[in-house]
Amino acid sequence: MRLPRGLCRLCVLLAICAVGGALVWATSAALSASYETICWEAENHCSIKQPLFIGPRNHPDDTLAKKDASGGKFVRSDMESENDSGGKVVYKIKVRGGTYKLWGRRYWPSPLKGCANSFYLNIDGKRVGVFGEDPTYDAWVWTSLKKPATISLTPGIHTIEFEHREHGAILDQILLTTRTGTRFGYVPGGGRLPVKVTPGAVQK
Ligand SMILES: [Ca+2]
Repeated sequence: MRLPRGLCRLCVLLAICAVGGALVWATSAALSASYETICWEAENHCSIKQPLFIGPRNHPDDTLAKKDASGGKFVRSDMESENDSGGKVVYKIKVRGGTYKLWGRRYWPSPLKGCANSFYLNIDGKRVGVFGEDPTYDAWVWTSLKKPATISLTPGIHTIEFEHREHGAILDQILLTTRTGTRFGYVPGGGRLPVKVTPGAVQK
């Protein structure tokens, strides 16, 4: 039975759309698979020095932050400490190498409590910049390192340090990703991320 001419054209059009859709999906899947994203708990460190400590402790801000902290724990710079001597929390992360964007899930206590909204960021022993300084307080928010916007890392293990800058600042999770572009950029929301770390990515 011959199909009506219009129906044949419709079939061809649908076939073209299906092939096109499959190609777009395959390209997107291939690009997604080629990205590297590593997320880990801030409390899963190699070492930590005062005034930074693993919370919560018996402090009202700690209680508020704990309510939605991933794993129930976080790194905090001690509000009560007079120590400003550069205590830091240290991680050793194994990467494939490339250009990365760094994110942190952080909680800045309100300005009334001291305006604590930043850490220094060091990589391989060198100061890279200031993480934070954004004005969203009293909420868990994912913040990316702004200056520089991206970091170049060679393949292998790198030391990443969050160093004390302001008493009271809180850090819950850290994320490194090669998804840095605008089109396919990775923008976490405020929620906790499932931590599925590539085996061997976070060194102890
Ligand atoms: Ca945590």
